[in-house]
Amino acid sequence: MSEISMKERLDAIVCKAMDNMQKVTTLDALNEIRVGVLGKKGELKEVMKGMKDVAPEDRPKVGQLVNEARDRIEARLAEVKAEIEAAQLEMRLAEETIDVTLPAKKAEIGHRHPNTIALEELERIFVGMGYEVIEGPEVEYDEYNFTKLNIPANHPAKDEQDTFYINKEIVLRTQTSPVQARRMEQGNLPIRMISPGRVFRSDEVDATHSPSFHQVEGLVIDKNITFADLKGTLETFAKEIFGPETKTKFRPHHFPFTEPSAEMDVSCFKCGGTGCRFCKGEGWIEILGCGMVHPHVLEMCGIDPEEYVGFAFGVGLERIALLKYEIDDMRLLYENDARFLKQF
Ligand code: 2NM
Repeated sequence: MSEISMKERLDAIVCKAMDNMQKVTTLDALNEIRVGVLGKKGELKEVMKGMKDVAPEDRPKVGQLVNEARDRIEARLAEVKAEIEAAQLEMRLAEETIDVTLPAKKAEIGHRHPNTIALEELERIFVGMGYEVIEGPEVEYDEYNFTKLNIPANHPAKDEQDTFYINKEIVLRTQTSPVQARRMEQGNLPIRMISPGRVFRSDEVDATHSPSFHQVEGLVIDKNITFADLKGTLETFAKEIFGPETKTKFRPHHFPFTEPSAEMDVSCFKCGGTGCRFCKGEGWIEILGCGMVHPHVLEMCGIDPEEYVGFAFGVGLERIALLKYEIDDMRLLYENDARFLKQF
């Protein structure tokens, strides 16, 4: 084969490759062209096989032509590859545009639960009067939850209808007084303490009941403590939490662990005591139970009732939160609906 016809074959290959490269838009298609021309079984390899038919003196010249053809094609391949890559980058940049002027997504910051707000206010008031805050176990011995608090075996509070039993000796505490029984047993008198925490009673859920709620109980043990100390302390507490105009009223009541016992009402902070929808026309709202610690309780907790006396009280935390924030259904406190919670 002559040098001339080899040149024509090479020109045709280059021409066709250039033409094809003009049309491609993807790197895959471009690579197919490269393999078809420069690959092991490519068109240029075919031409090289024809070298044996070229006159020996023409072979260097033809070799040079093949090299030139390869160089031209490779140069163009590199150009087209760069063009395709640039176009693809352009497309991605257009697709992935970020509008930095859009308003940012607000970071939701957590919020204290109404129970927590009420608890922290209660703690502030009593810590201000020199009380310690002491917590204890939610799963308690019957002994501490009932017996040491003068609640006898046949007492209705001990019924399975009212109390969650783990086994015969262990219950979910129905009050936080067992924490105070434990503290009394330690000695180290006098005592001024409050014990906040979760308690459990086998109640159906409704607007004012839940099987798990929270209590804050208080205890003072010292020499010469009287009912006047109890009244002064709880009046101070009522004025702090419901406002300085608040009046208090003590009604006789019964608790097994105190003698005498009372319930304390506060004058309605909505109407000031004249009667309104909020206090159901009563002018008074029941707020807590209290009393002088029963001598049997002191004795069972290792304190000599001839030497020491004390008073105790118990407040429902949810009750305070519902009143303070005028919430009419306890269930709202447990549903964790952020739209509700963030109002307080
Ligand atoms: C109340 C009402 C009255 C009370 C009694 C004691 C203890 F441990 F000293 F015996 N702690 N809390 C008590 C007294 C609780 O809750 C309505």
